[in-house]
Amino acid sequence: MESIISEIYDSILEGRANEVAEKAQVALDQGIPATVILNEGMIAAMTEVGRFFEEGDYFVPEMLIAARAMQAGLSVLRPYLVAEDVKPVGIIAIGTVRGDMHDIGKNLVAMMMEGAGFEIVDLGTDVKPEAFIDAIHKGATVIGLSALLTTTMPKIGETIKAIDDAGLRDRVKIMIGGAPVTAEYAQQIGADGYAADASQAARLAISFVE
Ligand code: B1M
Repeated sequence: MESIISEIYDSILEGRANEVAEKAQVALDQGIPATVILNEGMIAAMTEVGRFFEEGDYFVPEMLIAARAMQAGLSVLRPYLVAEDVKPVGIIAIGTVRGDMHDIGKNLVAMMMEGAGFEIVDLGTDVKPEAFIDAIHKGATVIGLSALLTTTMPKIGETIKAIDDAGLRDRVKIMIGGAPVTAEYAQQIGADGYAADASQAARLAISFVE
């Protein structure tokens, strides 16, 4: 691992937001691709944070501080990850489902989709089914549902059912993702697709509009 990447990794583990942002810029200035900084520095560090949490070495505050540090780095990487001058190929409304506050992965997915040329309507976290329905009425043709907790994963199915009950299911493609989500679950609840990570999500979204 390049030394600046391992410094970013360590700064995230220590929750030093300013340092992460500064070092992300240094890494970019060194010519390291934003995707490498993201995958090898930031996402790898967040995976380690999750492991520390599982093992009881980190608690929620440490996790939150690390997440904020990652967000600081992402804001530096963002313009490099998002392609410029691309006309929107479709409108995607994306959100983390009701009861779920995790948004780092969802933000990454949104960023990659934006990079793939979509206009993004980011509904945020803890999103009620009604907000997705409203977004469809306003022109979204793809819906992205994210869940990070096994307890909130069923809300994905409930949201799809609400869209169906509103008579809008045929107007949109629905894609889902998040750590506990699987392709089998997507099939089971009638989603149009599942993506394991942000780049797969962008590819899947593109396949919907091709
Ligand atoms: Co939370 N948390 N958390 N947490 N947290 C997890 C998810 C957990 C696995 C940690 C653990 O125990 N190892 C665990 C869930 C266990 C389970 O349900 N099986 C957990 C828990 C238990 C909790 C709380 C309940 C803790 C508590 O309060 N006791 C609580 C719940 C709050 C709530 O939501 N109601 C909680 C809170 C938090 C923080 C607020 C402290 C913070 C979130 C901050 C934020 O998001 N703004 C946090 C964090 C940071 C994590 C971990 C450490 C990291 C999540 C993350 O950002 N990963 C996480 C452990 C882990 O995942 N290793 C954990 C990096 C991110 C890039 O990956 O989100 O998976 P991910 O997104 C990926 C893919 O999943 C996919 O693409 C993304 C990019 O590649 N993807 C999609 C995601 N959405 C997609 C949508 C798509 C397609 C692909 O289409 C639409």
